[in-house]
Amino acid sequence: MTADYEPPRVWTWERENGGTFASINRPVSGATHETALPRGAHPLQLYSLATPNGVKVTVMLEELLAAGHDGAEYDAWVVNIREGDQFGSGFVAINPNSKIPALVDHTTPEPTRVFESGAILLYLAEKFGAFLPDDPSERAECLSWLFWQMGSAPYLGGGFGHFYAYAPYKMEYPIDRFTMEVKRQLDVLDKRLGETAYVAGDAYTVADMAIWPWYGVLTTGKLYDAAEFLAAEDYANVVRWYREIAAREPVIRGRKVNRISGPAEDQLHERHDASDFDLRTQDKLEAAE
Ligand SMILES: N[C@@H](CCC(=O)N[C@@H](CS)C(=O)NCC(=O)O)C(=O)O
Repeated sequence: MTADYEPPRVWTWERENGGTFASINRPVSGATHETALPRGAHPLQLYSLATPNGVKVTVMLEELLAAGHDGAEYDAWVVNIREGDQFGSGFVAINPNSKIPALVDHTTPEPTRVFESGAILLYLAEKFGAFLPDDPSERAECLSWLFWQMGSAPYLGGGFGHFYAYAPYKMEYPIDRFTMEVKRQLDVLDKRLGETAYVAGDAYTVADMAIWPWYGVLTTGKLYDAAEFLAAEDYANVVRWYREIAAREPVIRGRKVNRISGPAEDQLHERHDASDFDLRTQDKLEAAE
């Protein structure tokens, strides 16, 4: 692969292009191996990883539980996307798109599968009547921001993050293009959060849960180590909103679930019970060995 690339008439797949994730990406969909999904005791089964898209859902589930919705008890299982778990037959059956997060609700007559993090947030919000306004205008504002995130994040992750952090060498053109777009998106969000406490208005909603792990965490440098490059501190309203949400107990808990890297005390690989946060984080498991 070189910088003076001329596309051939018909593209062909080269297995190794050097970028991070190159060894697991393929130009076709579907399962690569037979693997059944595990199932725990709770009605909701989550198959995920603590990436920004995964954290949206574990934060929502912890928020629901903290708000007294006991029916939101869940088992969370790790899908290690760097090892290709997303291409196991059991996972592909619940998400033909092979990406985390995916949820199965066993309370319905037939199990209900839900994939796409935005769809999962909306499914849970409707199921429990929480974190989504009832008033039609307020609901429309919330859904607008939820879908804004779903449409915008691929520019941040697949565009900016890929070329800034994961591509095999630094390329000015795509980094410029996607940096411009991400800064524009941060400015959209910053202006909105200069008007309202939360993105959809006065109340904390699924829109905040969707946007925060991406654009909020981006301002801390923990995503792509890009806070300085993006001059993230300039987006003062986003930083204010990031910090307020980061201090919420359910957010602190939700961020630990299905996390398999970073400080051991922040990693709860599998979550099956509320007590796991006290007893089964990696620091505790390692100390017990
Ligand atoms: N639009 C999807 C995106 C999900 C997504 O891209 N998940 C990533 C991790 S954040 C993944 O599973 N990647 C594995 C792969 O691409 O093979 C959603 O929001 O759920």
